[in-house]
Amino acid sequence: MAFKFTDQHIDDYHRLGYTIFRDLMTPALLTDLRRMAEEARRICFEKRGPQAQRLQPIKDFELDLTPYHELAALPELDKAIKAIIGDDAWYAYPNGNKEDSRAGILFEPRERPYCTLWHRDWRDNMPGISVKTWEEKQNDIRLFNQVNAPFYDDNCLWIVPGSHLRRDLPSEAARFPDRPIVAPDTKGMNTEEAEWACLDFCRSMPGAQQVWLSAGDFMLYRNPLWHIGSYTPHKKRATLHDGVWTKEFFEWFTHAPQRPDGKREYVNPNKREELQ
Ligand SMILES: O=C(O)CCC(=O)C(=O)O
Ligand SMILES: [Fe+2]
Repeated sequence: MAFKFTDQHIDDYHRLGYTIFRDLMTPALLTDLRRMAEEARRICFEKRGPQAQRLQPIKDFELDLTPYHELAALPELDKAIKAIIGDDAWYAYPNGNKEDSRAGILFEPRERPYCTLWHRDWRDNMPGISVKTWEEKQNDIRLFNQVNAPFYDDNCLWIVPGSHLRRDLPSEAARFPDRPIVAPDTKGMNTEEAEWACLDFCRSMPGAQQVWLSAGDFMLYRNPLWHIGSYTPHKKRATLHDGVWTKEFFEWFTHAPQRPDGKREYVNPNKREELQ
């Protein structure tokens, strides 16, 4: 069924931190996007090796991006984005120029399963960032809006719904008392053992939920949500990973505030006395 925007999308987004535009891509567009992604996959593995997570930005490679630009130009998508985030928000091109797209495509690994670490973007995966400033901006709807749009069914992403609105719960802080957070070590494990360890790690976060997307869906999410990606070779993946932009987010993206003492280490957000 073709995508239909409702006020449920707005409510979900603000309350849960994500919403899914089901069936946004028509079969014809999906055919072209898959063809584009297969070429990107070939380049990704050739240039980045068998365990590469992504090719990003795709605009830097020899690819025909016409289907991507067609997706970005869908009027119903632009309307939905503006209805949820505001009239001053738009999908895809950081300052309005097609040539500046930051879009990437996420792929499955070829050799071994692995997962990333539970994180909130910018806070837990950007050494040297001012977490204090990040916390002040965490709830600013004009910042930190992100997209996963799968060309094949995709359940690699896990989230903690609603966590975008608040600081860490005591149970979350207890689960990850130290910084940096580390991903599970699967060295020496076979495929199934490594998949098991990653699944265990994903489920170990209180409130964790796996996100189930179908090919052609378009997920919009707040990246201050707790989230993680877990991957394995048998789950074919080609998922467009992109951003929603505003003037303010472009400013953040290009001049992300650094910790005042200039150090590059992660501060621990749950040791309040260390926060900067
Ligand atoms: O694989 C995914 O969908 C998650 C990627 C992610 O968390 C990130 O790029 O920060
Ligand atoms: Fe992330």
